Amino acid sequence: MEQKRAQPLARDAMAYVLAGGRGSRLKELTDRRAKPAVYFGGKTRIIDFALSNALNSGIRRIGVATQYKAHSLIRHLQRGWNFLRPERNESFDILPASQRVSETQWYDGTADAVFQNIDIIEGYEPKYMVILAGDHIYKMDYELMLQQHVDSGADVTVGCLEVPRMEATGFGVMHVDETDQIIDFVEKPVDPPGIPSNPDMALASMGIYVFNTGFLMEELRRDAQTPGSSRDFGKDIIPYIVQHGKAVAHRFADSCVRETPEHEAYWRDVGTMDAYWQANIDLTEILPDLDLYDRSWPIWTYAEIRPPAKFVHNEDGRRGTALSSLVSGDCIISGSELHRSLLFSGVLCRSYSKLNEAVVLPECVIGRHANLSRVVLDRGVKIPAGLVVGQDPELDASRFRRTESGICLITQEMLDREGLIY
Ligand code: ADQ
Ligand code: ADP
Repeated sequence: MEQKRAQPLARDAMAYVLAGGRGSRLKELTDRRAKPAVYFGGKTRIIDFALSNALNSGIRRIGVATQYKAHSLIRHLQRGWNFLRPERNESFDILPASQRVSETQWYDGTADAVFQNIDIIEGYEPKYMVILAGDHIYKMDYELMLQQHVDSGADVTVGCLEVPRMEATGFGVMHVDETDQIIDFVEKPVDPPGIPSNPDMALASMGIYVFNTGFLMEELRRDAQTPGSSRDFGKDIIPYIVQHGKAVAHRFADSCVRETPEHEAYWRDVGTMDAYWQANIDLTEILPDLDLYDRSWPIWTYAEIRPPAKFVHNEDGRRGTALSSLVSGDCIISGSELHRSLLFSGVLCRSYSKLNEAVVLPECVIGRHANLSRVVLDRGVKIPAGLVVGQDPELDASRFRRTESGICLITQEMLDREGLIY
């Protein structure tokens, strides 16, 4: 067995989380908050996964670059993630765009979101930079990726996973040699190249990169001088290093955190309504692929202290029940039936209402006799008594945001517009 290093490499690394993307395919869920701030899994927000991975991997310097609709994200980070202490050589920096290089300029591409903060990063003198996206759900030990990076002597190490070839059009897709050195990298190809030994699958970039800090800074400065560059890791920086240096692929399966080696290497981009709904509802399975109850790899978040969830029957003796469901603190289920549903904090379900495969964000109220199936309810939505969703596709599509597969997103604005008042 390989000998463990005396000091984990993670202690010399800084995690830099890119959290500026809008995530427009989540529709009205990201009208007022950036995708990394979107709620996921009952307690947490999407960005908590990348941040918890960094912390659990032993990284104690973290920067988060924000841009689009950042208020709800910044508020969450300030409340929940501000515990890293400078006096212990730790740091946590929220780095909003348009604050530094110029008063007016936003970040261009993802590389620019690092470039504009070079002086802050260099001030901490991290040996390694772990560049992360703030919008994926997965558990990964970045220490193992750092070890591979150092052992292989790569200029950059790119996290990758195998995806069905036809789904790879939204990714950077790579070819590797027998040592996993990347010999070709195309960003978002229309016709993705398959893996030679398995042509139906493609090797896709997770948008996770490990660099030696000095090398990264040289590359960012070079790219900033390159006319026509879009200042993006996937479009500019990584393809250049593949051509002119040594880029190596790191397989997610080697560092993903799972209960047993037989479990799936779980990674999801919950960037569409369907994928978002599905990944949340999957958590109601008896043994879901994503284990939120694993105390060895906790997903940290900010959460108010709230009273426990409460299940009561109503005055007619109608019982409040939840089967195959996750119910967060401060929810009251009063004479209401829940099935395969996930409730965030502070949700009130009133008598005779029924929820089936519902993802309910915080502080919603479900009125009496409402019957909702395959829905996502935005924060604070008040469902009027007797509303039925999930039985008449045409009616649902005219009132709410309905996907082709029949998932309905309901916001308060939509209810108000339709005169559906609680
Ligand atoms: P994309 O999916 O296009 O491709 P991109 O829009 O570059 O991802 O966003 C990457 C991350 O950076 C996201 O977390 C996003 O929120 C954030 N971000 C985007 N623009 C930003 C900005 N200007 N400032 C701060 N943060 C910003 C990338 C890679 C592909 C790879 C996929 C994997 O380019 O090669 O396959 O990620 O999802
Ligand atoms: P969270 O993402 O924490 O649930 P909210 O949904 O309450 O946050 O709000 C998201 C963002 O939108 C916040 O920046 C909040 O200040 C802002 N916001 C909330 N309600 C409104 C509104 N009716 N009009 C404009 N902005 C709003």
